[in-house]
Amino acid sequence: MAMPYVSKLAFAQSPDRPFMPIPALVNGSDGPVSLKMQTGLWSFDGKIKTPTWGLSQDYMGPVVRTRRGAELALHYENTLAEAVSIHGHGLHVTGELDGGPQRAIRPGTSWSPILPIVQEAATLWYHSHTHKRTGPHVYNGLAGMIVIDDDNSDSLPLPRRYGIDDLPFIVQDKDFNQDGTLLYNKVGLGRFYAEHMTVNGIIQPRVEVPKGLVRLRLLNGSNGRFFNFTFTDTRVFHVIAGDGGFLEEPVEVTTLFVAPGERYELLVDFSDGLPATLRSVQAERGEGTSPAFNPIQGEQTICTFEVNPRIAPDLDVRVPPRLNDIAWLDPKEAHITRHFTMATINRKMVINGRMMDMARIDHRVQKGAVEIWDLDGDVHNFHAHGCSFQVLSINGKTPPAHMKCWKDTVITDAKASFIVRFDHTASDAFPYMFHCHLLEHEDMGMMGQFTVEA
Ligand SMILES: [Cu+2]
Repeated sequence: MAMPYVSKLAFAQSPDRPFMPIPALVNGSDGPVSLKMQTGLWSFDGKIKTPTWGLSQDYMGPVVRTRRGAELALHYENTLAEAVSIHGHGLHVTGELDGGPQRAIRPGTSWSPILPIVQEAATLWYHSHTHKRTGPHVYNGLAGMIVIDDDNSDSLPLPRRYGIDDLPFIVQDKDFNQDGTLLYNKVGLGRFYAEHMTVNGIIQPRVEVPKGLVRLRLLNGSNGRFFNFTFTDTRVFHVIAGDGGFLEEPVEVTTLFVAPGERYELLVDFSDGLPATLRSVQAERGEGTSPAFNPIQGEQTICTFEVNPRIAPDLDVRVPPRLNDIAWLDPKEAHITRHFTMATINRKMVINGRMMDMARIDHRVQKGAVEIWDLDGDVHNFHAHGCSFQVLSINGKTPPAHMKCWKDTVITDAKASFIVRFDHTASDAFPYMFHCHLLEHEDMGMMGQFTVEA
C-alpha cells in the first residue's frame, strides 16, 4: 500500500534564529500552583502561529520548583474538550497522587493533589498520561518540568541562576502541515519522528550563555525520538545528574545518548567565548547505550550556543569533584525477580504477551521489598512509576558511568536489568504503571499496572 502523501511545511533557514525562551518559573512554596490545561497559539519558528495546548500558557507549562520536605500543592484545571490525566514523572508519591490513566480529569473539572516531596534534588517532569491519548497530548504541549532542590543541591558550587546559567532544556521534534498546524503522523508500528528539532518550543534556537559554566537541565520530551547529543567542536561536557538525582561524581563525556522521558543535568563550559552547535549524531554500538538497531534517524542540529559578554559569569561555580552519596541497593537482598518482555506480536504492542487493560492488575509488589526487574525484547524504553531504580546492566554489560544514579526510565537495547524498592503504596483503584515511554507504543498498549501493598 502506498503511504498517504503528506505535504509538510518547510521553514526558511535563516542565521537569525529566534532565541530559546525560558519557561516561566513557579515556586511551589509561594502557594498552590495553578496549571490550567488550555488551548493556545505558539510560534515554533518565531513567525507562523500554530494552535497548541499548554498549562497556564500557550505551549507546555511553567517550570515548577519545589523542595525536599515540602508539600507541593498543584491545581490542575481542564478547560480542554477532552479528558486528561496528568502524571508527575519520577515523583515518589502514592498511586492516588501519581496521575495515571485512572485519574482522568474530565472537561470542566479539576484535580488538586498535594504532593509530599520526600525525594532528593532532581529534575522531573509532568505530562499527560491519558489512556490511549498520551502521544497526541504531549505533542500538543501538555508537559512541563519540575525541579526539586534540597540541602545537598544548595551546598554544591553549581550554576543556579535560573534562565541565566541554569537552563531548562526540553528537546522535542515537531512536524507541521502547510497551514502551520502541528502534524502528527505515525509511521510503521507507531513510530513517530518529525523533521524539526525544537528546544523549549523553538526550532533550532540560539541560546545565549555567559562566558563560563552553564548547567542544562536536559529533558528528552519527544514522543519517540532518541538523541545522541554532541557538540560540533566535540567539546567535553560533564553529566552531573540523571533522572532521579545527582551522580556521585561528574562524568566527562563528548556524546550523550538520551531516550524519550530521560533527564540529565549537564555542565558545559563556555569560558572559551566561542559559539558552539549542539547536534544529534548516529550512535555507535558497544557502550551499552546504543541499541541493536540504530534508532537515531539521521543527524540533526539542535541549537547554537552564543556567548554574550554582557551576561556576567558566576565566578564561584565549578565542576565539583563530589556530588552525592547514593545508597546502592544490593542484588543479594532482592527477594523476587520479575521479567518483562516487550514485543510486537501480530502488530500488537505487548509486555509479556499482554496489552494494557485498565481492569487488570499485572503485578502485586510488597512495599519496602527489594526487587530486580529484568527487561528484554526489542528496542524500547521502559519507565516505572512510583520509584527511582538503579540500572544493573544494559544488554548484559555494566551500564555507562552516567547512568550510575537514580533513574526511572531506561532503554532496553534488547536487555536491561534494574534493582528497585517501592516505598509508597498504590491501590487497585489507583495502581502504578510500567510501560514503554515511546508514547505511541504506550498508547498502543505497551503498558501494564501494578499495586504496591503494605
Ligand atoms: Cu516501545
